[in-house]
Amino acid sequence: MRISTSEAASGDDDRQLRRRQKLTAFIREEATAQGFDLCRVTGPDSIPQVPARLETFLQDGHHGTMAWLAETQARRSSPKALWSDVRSIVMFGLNYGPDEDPRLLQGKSDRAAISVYARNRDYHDVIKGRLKEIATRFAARAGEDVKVFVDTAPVMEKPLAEAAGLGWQGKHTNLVSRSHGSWLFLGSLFTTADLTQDEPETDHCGSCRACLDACPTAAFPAPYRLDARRCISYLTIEHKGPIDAALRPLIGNRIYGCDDCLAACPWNKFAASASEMKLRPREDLMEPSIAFLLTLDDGSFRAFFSGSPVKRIGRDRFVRNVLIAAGNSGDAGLIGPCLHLADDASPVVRGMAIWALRRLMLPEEFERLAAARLPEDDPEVEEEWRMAGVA
Ligand code: B12
Repeated sequence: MRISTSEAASGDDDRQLRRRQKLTAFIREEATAQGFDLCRVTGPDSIPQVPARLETFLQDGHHGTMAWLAETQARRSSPKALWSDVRSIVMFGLNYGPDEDPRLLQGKSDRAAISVYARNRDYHDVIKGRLKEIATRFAARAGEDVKVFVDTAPVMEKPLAEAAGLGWQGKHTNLVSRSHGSWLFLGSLFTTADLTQDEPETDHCGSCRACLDACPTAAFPAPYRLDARRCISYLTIEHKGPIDAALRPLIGNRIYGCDDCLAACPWNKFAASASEMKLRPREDLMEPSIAFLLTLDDGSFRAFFSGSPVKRIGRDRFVRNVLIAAGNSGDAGLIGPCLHLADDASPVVRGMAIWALRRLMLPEEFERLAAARLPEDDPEVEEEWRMAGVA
């Protein structure tokens, strides 16, 4: 019997289709086994709208001092510019929804608020570990090349996740899912393998603007656009040096990241119940006392935040944030630890201690303090005394 060329071709097509379906099913099973809540597939050409939007974001200066976003612009704009051989992109979502609304902490003036994502072990490490497991098994099964990315690589994770159908980019710019609301970590696996692609998700924000109105610092110039320079997450984590004095009172007791726009999202109420492998928060990071955090020196900071993402910003930047919370607390009991920090070796800590003390001390007490401490050598710290009205 002779097989015509078209029959042979359709046999090849069938084989390819079956292989694609099997590999896609395999990766989904692996994702579930590793505790991911969502796993869907898209292609490298699925985000044609991104280059222009990224360009606008950078042109507007909305990235602030995150120069790495601009430096990697070309690779960020297109998955193929990052890896020309990529054929399929698998996007993963991991639910980290809190048991309690994190905004309840804002009423506790002696407590500091660490954002929900940072109360666990560093999610970069956790997700990367799980993705590497999947990648190893998938590469062995498929005989194809694989790369995995979480957060730090120049990958536009949110638009890719939307294209894969995990959810949609909400007005707060983060991915919102029908099943997990706004509480999802994202990760990706790039591969040369051909996989079955899923349908994208569409926008279900409607006329809701809860997240935009919830932002304490008005960081959204328009729906779907964030000016990072005003975002508390950026200010407390990414920004080095003194924080704009006008924004300090608005930061409240948020010392590492901010959850307000996420927590306001009505889709959170549909969040599916947590899987067994969900990250568990550290009890002592749920509502740490400001008084305790003010006592941390370099060694005790590293020990206390071992394995936590908070460790990444270093002790000085962290204590700077805690001093802002102290200044906003209205608690004169914190004057003692703040006074101690007014003599700290780090200028950013000294400067923020001056700001906190100006708000906590009686005016005459503060003037006596200034008389004893001035002159100050560091120009930024001197500027804090000047802004406090005494230099
Ligand atoms: C840089 C960065 C930040 C910066 C800037 C945030 C930002 N919105 O870009 C800062 C430090 C502020 C930040 C904060 C947070 N981050 Co962050 N961050 C990133 C990172 C590394 C890159 C994001 C990026 O590419 N920004 C560049 C700009 C251009 O992107 P964009 O905001 O998405 O801009 C889009 C919109 O402007 C949109 N757009 C413009 N016009 C229009 C019009 C319409 C109609 C539409 C639909 C869209 C649209 O198009 C642009 C391109 O997609 C990603 C990891 C990654 N590799 O993707 C994590 C990531 C986005 N962060 C994450 C998290 C959890 C947070 C915080 C919640 C942490 C916290 N609790 O403090 C906050 C949330 C603040 C917020 N509302 O965004 C998660 C979000 C998960 C999710 N469900 O989406 C990510 C994906 C990390 C991860 N792997 O899980 N982050």
